[in-house]
Amino acid sequence: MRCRIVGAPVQDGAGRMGCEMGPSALRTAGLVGAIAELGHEVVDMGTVERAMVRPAVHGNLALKALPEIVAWTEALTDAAYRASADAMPIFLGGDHSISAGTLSGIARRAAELGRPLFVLWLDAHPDFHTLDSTTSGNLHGVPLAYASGQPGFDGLFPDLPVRVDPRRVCAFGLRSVDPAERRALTAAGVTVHDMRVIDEHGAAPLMRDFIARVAAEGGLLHVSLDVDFLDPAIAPAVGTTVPGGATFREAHLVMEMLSDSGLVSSLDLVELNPFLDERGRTATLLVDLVASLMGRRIMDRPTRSF
Ligand code: DIR
Ligand code: MN
Ligand code: MN
Ligand code: MN
Repeated sequence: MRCRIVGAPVQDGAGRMGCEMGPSALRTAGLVGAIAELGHEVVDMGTVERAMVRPAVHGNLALKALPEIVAWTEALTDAAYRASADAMPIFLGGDHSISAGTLSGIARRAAELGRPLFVLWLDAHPDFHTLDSTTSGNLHGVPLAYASGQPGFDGLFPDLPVRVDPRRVCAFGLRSVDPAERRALTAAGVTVHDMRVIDEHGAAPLMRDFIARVAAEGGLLHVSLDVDFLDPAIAPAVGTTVPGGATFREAHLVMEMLSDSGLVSSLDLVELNPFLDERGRTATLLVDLVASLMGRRIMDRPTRSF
């Protein structure tokens, strides 16, 4: 596999500063070496530069840093489209607002390839607010709604070249969903495997079904991994910890099953705030999860097992 690392040091979409240091921390934790060690070709493309900031106003006065996030989305859409030409891009956030751009660029790429795009959203939150419904005003809460063509972004965020079909999105690990998001997720037809569902069924059968669906349709699969998908006990370096997240083994199992599937074509690593970390342990965990996704195994396995 050929991988391209793309730094997206965005922090204006989160409620507090620090995600800007995410790409540095992931590089320091050895991301490039861990992937190369598994036999892949890795090219570090460096850092995306924000597009020019232009004034943007909206009636929701809670919105924070709208012009900045719009400018980042513009630049990241383009960067994601280009980085996905002949390789698997890995986007280093940056807060989750980067996915407004990465998803939109990847969706354009998938459409050009004539492949349906599926999205696995690993997160405590669905990030399915519109500019109108967000009450925190933090724009890391809107990227999935924007990229899947929910209303109210027109004329402010870049026009979507191609939208992500929300019926091909699986939100996995949710445990903090605002009322407006709950309604919109259901109406849009997003598959939601919240923590209750994961507790009841187990992560493996749910992942197996989703992977089978992607495979049956010949899809590409974009994985968006928010640090707060993980339980705060193992991943403290995130501004929006929510108790009751994925365990160490659940997270690795998800990555291992995705790896077996051979379907993952792009990845976001988002919301890492190294300022909140304990000696880089969360960055190190993320690097190990990426290694599982890229083929690291405890033992050789005779056959694909998903
Ligand atoms: C909350 C928290 N739903 C908000 N969102 C996120 O601010 O809109 N936290 N994404 O990580
Ligand atoms: Mn998120
Ligand atoms: Mn989150
Ligand atoms: Mn509006």
